[in-house]
Amino acid sequence: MKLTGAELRTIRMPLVTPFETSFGVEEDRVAVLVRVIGTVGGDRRPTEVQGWGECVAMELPLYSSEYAEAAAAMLRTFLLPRLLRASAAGTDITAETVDALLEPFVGHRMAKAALEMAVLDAQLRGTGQSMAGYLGATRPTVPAGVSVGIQPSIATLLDVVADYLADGYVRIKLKIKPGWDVAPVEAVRERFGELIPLQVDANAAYTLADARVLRRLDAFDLLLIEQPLPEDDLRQHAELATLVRTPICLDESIVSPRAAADAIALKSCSVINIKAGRVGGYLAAKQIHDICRANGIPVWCGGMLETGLGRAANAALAALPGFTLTGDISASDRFYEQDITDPFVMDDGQITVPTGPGLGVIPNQSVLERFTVTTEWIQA
Ligand code: OSB
Ligand code: MG
Repeated sequence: MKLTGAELRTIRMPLVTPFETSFGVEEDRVAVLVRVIGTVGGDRRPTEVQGWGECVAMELPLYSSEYAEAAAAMLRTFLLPRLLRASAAGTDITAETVDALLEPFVGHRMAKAALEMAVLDAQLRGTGQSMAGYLGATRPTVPAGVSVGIQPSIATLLDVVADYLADGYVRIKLKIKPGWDVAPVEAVRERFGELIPLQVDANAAYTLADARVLRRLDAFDLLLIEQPLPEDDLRQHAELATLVRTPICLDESIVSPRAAADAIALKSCSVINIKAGRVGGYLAAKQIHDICRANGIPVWCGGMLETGLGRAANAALAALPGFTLTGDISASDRFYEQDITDPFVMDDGQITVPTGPGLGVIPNQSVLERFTVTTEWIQA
């Protein structure tokens, strides 16, 4: 397609409850959205198309080095101008060409992923194909898991988990950190039994010196422990994997298909959490899915408190055949009283994968305006 302009928007959405992890507490979701405008059909029968991308970078650089304002700056200063100039010079802009066009810029994968997502949405709206169809999804619905933040007390945690189970969530993930690990897991197992699918996420809060504590989690039959050690420490994750029985899953460490291949070869993990934003886009996410599938590594779709836009794309990705574990794909009301799209709802523990063209969802303009902090136009 021919790319003619883009709107860059920063929104701030209040969360229904604060979300606490080992790296901090969030009360609002600040997100950068990009809407690309272009034409398909060539010069003879041009049709205008639009596409939406959501950047998963958070307000502060605590989960990743990327953060919302930096992603907006990247999009404004380098990424959008690069695509707009290439398009003006005659290059066909498609999701398949975005990665190579942006490749000279080092890193900033979340910013690049948002732009690729917007181009992909526009392109698929042009052809009428759904994101799920494009990616190769094989299921109409995906199971809904929920990520449970660190709570002020064990009693509160048990109430929160009870509510999510009553809602129908089919898998519980507990956020852990040093001092909030064995006790909450033990309490949840005691109260809800051995049968509920349970896993934990440390967001890189431990070191190899904590192997003894992490080993105590082996007693609770967890599906996995997610990212116990720092992002750039594949070797120590491999060592930890020999010290604990619980499968190690990597999130932060898997920044690209190459990193996934390395982690598998080094035996740093036996499960991978795929987040399209973290790896530079849905195409790279699909590549990681393919690599993992070829190597017998189960994957699941991670979440980043997405609005309905990112949630739609994640649901499509999670419907691929290698996603054999339940992902962090919850209903919109897990995080937001009012989503910017029609809300994703859970039905019998499942989320329906959109089937319409592109993402299959669009923002409600008045809701979007209500949450908007800034908008700007980027033109060729
Ligand atoms: O580590 O998976 C994570 C949210 C923000 C940043 C990192 C993570 C998370 C979650 C929430 O666990 C997942 C979700 O969106 O449901
Ligand atoms: Mg994680």
